[in-house]
Amino acid sequence: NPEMWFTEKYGNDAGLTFKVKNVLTTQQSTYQRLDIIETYQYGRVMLLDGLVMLTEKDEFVYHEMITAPAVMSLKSRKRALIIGGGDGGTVRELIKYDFEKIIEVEIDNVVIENSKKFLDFTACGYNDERVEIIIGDGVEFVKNTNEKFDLVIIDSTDPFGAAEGLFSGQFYTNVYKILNDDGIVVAQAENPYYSPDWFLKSRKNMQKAFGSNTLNYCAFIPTYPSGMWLFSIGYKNINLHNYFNEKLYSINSHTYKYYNRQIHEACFALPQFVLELI
Ligand code: AG3
Repeated sequence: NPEMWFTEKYGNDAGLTFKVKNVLTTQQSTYQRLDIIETYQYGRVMLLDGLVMLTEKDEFVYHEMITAPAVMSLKSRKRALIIGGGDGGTVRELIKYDFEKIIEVEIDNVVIENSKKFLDFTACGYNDERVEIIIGDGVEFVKNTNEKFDLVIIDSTDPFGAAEGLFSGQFYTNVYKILNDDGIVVAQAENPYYSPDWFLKSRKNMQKAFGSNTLNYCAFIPTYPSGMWLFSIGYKNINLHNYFNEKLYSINSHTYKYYNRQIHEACFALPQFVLELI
């Protein structure tokens, strides 16, 4: 029995390697190549253009952390918007709460369909009646919609190809416009080891729209480049650090495997070399 291994290369001289049990599907969509593989160490893994988007074993870190810190600081939870996030992990997290409506704008239907087929552990939230899926370009949606949101989550791939526009200053300015007065936006913001320029782009462009109401926080995700993952958060007329929804937290605390009260405080602490980048 020959052994099969997959490597995501980080540039030309580093990477992360999994021993592969089998390949569940390989698809070429209009936008990207999708593979879902079964691995020994990390369970099912979804790849887009050969890059790890999630693994069954550690996706909880990313999906809890792209949602819970912002949700605990929201004054109102009526309408949430997800840009990207076709695997469903972010939807699964948001349906835990009492949002009235959760709209997901995903450009690639092939990601949603195959997640429903092979990744039940993330796609399980799509059945919730509050969830509406729009297949389309998030940049265009945010530019053209007349609706307002309390929370916007940008759950994108790396900032090239289909996702490039989701890191631009114009895009975040449009996000600012569709947020309610006490609204919050969170975007995945890459890592400071292999792609400091992508992280800086996320932060700087978020600052163009949200000014000093921009922060970054981090989480530890073993299967993303470097394992240290950053998020950018922008907020409007609230003091993010002055409001923590203790009641909502206590209702949901049993559902988290990474996030907790101390992580909420600690995740905003950034290593010195990251502070010196910004
Ligand atoms: N979105 C962020 C993935 C970035 C990982 N980059 C990489 N492996 N080069 C993940 C989507 C999960 N909902």
